[in-house]
Amino acid sequence: MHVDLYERIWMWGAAGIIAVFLGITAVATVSQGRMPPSHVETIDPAAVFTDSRFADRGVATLANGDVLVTLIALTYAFQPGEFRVPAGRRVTFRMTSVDVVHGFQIVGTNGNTMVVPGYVSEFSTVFETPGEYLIVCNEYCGTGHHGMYATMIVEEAP
Ligand SMILES: [Cu+2]
Repeated sequence: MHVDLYERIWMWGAAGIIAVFLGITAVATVSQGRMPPSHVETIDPAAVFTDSRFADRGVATLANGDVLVTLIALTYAFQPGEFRVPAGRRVTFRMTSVDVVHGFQIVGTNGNTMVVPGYVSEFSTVFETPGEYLIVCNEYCGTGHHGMYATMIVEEAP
């Protein structure tokens, strides 16, 4: 088959770019342990309610003043469904699902993760503006998906 010179140059150029991209991805994955935040830690989805990591659901204040929020996502709710965190402090969310894939999006903020059964999702953020925030499931999880939400109240720090 005849391929024109310029076409051959573009084909090898594109193949080279793809090879460099795959190489960077492989190096980052192997040497730096890069992965989505929802796939750092595993858990048995059938035993979440008896797992010590999720025994105390809700808000806890750590020794350094940071806040830890532990949640469970299930069809069609978050547990707890309402919680309060202080403004201006680092808040870490840890959550998992007991059934299907859910989403966890704090509307109007950068707080957003998938919640995958079998894995613990974790991210940290700071809320500067006190107020009531809506948390929605943004992964279609079944017929009651549209009613799956929680409320987060960010309080003025004392
Ligand atoms: Cu959903």
